[in-house]
Amino acid sequence: MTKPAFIDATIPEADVAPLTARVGAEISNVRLSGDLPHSVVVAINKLLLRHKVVFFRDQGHLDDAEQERFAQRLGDLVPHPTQGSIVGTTSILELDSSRGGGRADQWHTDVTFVDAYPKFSVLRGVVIPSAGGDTIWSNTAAAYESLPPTLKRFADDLWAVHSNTYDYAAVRPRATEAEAKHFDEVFTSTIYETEHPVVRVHPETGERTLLLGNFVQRFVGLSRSDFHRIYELFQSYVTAPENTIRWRWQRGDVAIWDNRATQHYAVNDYGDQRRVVHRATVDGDVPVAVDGRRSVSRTKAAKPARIKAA
Ligand SMILES: O=C(O)CCC(=O)C(=O)O
Ligand SMILES: [Fe+2]
Repeated sequence: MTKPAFIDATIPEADVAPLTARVGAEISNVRLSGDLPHSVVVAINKLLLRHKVVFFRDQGHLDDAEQERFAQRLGDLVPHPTQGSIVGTTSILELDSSRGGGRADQWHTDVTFVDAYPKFSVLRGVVIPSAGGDTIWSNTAAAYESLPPTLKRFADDLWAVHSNTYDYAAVRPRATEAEAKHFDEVFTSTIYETEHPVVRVHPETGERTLLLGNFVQRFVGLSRSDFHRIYELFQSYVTAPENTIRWRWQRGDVAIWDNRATQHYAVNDYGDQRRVVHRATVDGDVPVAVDGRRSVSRTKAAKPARIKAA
């Protein structure tokens, strides 16, 4: 007996165009929705594991609700711990260039200040500037692989403290007052701190990945000045052009990344033009180090209320 066609539906190789050898692929002829056949969702998951970030053009039919229904097929949705989500949605985070926190122009992996940080992010282009506003992703498994053996062994043993209360003014000296206010009052309204291994063993592929990004505050057992130099050394492998892919957005594009094996950076090169993207976020699990130890969450404290000067 022949099975109904939708059960066998999958993504043919011809519809998958790798964008570089190491990271990124564009997938054609898929209309994303909450109703995709299971086999297509499985295929997307597999392509994510292989290419780390996948892109779909022409998904203008999606609204927040349908974006979430689709994202939910990849796992449970999770709101941002401090920024919350758009009213009426479970997890949709709006990044609007005209508002504080809307320009993610630092290399990061999403939400690594908690232990079980998200595994996938699903980002939709809503308002795209006519020039600029690309996003760059790096494959952090390729970054680890490109380390010389001595640095691999050094990284394998190293642990880092991640927190959402980094020194915002130092990292973003040109931030507007609204951006600094958003960081102070919303982004860090609750303080999180987590110790993660610098090398995370990917739970699905077994690959070793470098787990760093802008939430890292220090390395366990090292001084601040050693931290900065060693951080830059490892991060230079993450941001090496060979390990990255840069995407020129169009309205209605969807990018999905494996947040366990990537960092990304939203290029802030479009001046006062408006740029709006909406992210649905899929919950992840606690990282495991090369030696089997798991990440440890150290704090979760509400910020003390600030006493206003009279
Ligand atoms: O604005 C972008 O392209 C990326 C924003 C970002 O960092 C995110 O959605 O996690
Ligand atoms: Fe991000």
